[in-house]
Amino acid sequence: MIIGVADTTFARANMGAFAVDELKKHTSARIIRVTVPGVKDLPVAAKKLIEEEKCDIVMALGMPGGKDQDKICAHEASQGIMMAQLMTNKHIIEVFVHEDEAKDDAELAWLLEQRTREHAVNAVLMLTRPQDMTKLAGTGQRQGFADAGPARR
Ligand code: RDL
Ligand code: RDL
Ligand code: RDL
Repeated sequence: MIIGVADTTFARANMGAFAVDELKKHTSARIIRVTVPGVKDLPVAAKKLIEEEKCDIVMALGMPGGKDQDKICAHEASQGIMMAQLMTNKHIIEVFVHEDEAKDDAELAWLLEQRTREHAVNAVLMLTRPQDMTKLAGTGQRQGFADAGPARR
């Protein structure tokens, strides 16, 4: 099994390093990492990891900035990531942290790391233990900030 990790130089923390570190805690799968300038470069990077490097699943890591043009950019990147998944029939776990989700740089740094690590666990579960993912169905999981939890307690 091979897991791909694609991240960006635009992000304000080393999301790829967090992903690789977390993946290694949960799996002995081979990891292939690639870095591109920004989120719009992630779809083809992920598709190449799947088609050329034979990855079974890919994490696409990026940080949309807070401005309107960044949000449009992120929406386009997201559509590209979706298209790459449909073209390859493989999951690409999109880990986006919007810069304006955090109240300051310290919280942003924390969120970039925490969401990446939690989605790395999701990627491993989806690839190797999908039944454990189903055990979490409907439990209001979130990545980074606190889980929402189930509606009925
Ligand atoms: O292909 C080169 C760039 O167009 C590409 O790297 C873009 O994703 C870069 N980029 C923007 O041009 C932009 O307006 C990014 C953002 N906003 C952004 O918010 N986050 C990014 N890239 O990762
Ligand atoms: O590929 C990993 C995630 O990007 C993907 O699971 C998203 O669907 C998760 N997600 C968001 O990132 C988000 O901003 C969800 C929501 N909002 C949402 O409102 N409902 C979801 N997922 O089911
Ligand atoms: O309910 C609060 C947040 O979950 C909500 O604001 C999400 O939209 C935040 N969010 C993103 O904006 C995003 O791009 C999340 C993800 N990705 C994600 O992958 N997982 C989240 N939230 O829990």
